[in-house]
Amino acid sequence: MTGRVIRSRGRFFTVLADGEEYQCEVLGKAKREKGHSPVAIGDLVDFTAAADGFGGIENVHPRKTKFSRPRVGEEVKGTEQVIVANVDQMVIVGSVRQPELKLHLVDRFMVAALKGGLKPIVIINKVDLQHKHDLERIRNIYESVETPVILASCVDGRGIDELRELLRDHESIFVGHSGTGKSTLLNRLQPGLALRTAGISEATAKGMHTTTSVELFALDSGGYVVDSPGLKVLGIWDLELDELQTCFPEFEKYLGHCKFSRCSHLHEPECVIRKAVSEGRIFPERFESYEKLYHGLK
Ligand SMILES: Nc1nc2c(ncn2[C@@H]2O[C@H](COP(=O)(O)OP(=O)(O)OP(=O)(O)O)[C@@H](O)[C@H]2O)c(=O)[nH]1
Ligand SMILES: [Zn+2]
Repeated sequence: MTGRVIRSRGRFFTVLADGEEYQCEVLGKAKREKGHSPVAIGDLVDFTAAADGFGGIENVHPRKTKFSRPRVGEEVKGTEQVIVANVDQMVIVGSVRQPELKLHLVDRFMVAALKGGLKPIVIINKVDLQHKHDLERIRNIYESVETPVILASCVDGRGIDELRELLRDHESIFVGHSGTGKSTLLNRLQPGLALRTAGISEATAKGMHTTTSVELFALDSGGYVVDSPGLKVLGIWDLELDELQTCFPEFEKYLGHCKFSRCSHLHEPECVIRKAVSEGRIFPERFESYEKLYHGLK
């Protein structure tokens, strides 16, 4: 049979097929390697089902999209953790305050989204609070790169209907710094939704891993969502330095026109990207994020 992995607990993956759930272990060539699981939430898998609702995963289909990061923790360093596979949208949640909005964090998630083949959506939450941000400018920045921006509040309900519409008939992972309101937004969309979610496996101070996991939930209004609480570190998996520029859509039309073919756009003379920034054709906030990410990758 073929089904979709919707959650995992310990060594079992729950596979949904024809409306039934099967508790599956990973078999044979699809087997776990040390500190590394080849099966992720969202994967489409071939499995054999036993009569008692158990089963074995034999094969994982190639992923259409993936949101990955390098694993956290000493002994698993250098391996890929696929947080979720085959979802098509990444809802990046920031808040105007508590915690303070940092556009470079939004941009970091956006790079991870584009790298993995997901369409980003930006939510600026907690707009009911007093703050100092120019929300119209933020909207312009992201809409200039075809990314919808929703100004939301879980207190007065602003933006919730708009969000529900963008989620309908899509599969979306919610990401963002701890405390920006991901779980509250999900509960506001559909009461009870986030109560059942649990955190992504994180290394603790002692190097131990918590064993909780993410889960794919169906929305009554259509679509699927995944929360990602406790995602404290976001390294971007397998991103090469000269690939970073391709994850900034507004750079695209300029690439290849700098004086130096391998221009980093940071200090070289006759750089068309920096020229576009100085002439107001690329938002300086976005260029700053590029610089920060570039230095982080070096
Ligand atoms: N004022 C205000 N507070 C909010 C809003 N949305 C969420 N909060 C509060 O912000 C705090 C954090 O919300 P959570 O939903 O737990 O945040 P989270 O992003 O899921 O956090 P993690 O699970 O740690 O990743 C809670 O105290 C919420 O009540 C909002 O729109 N306005
Ligand atoms: Zn350049």
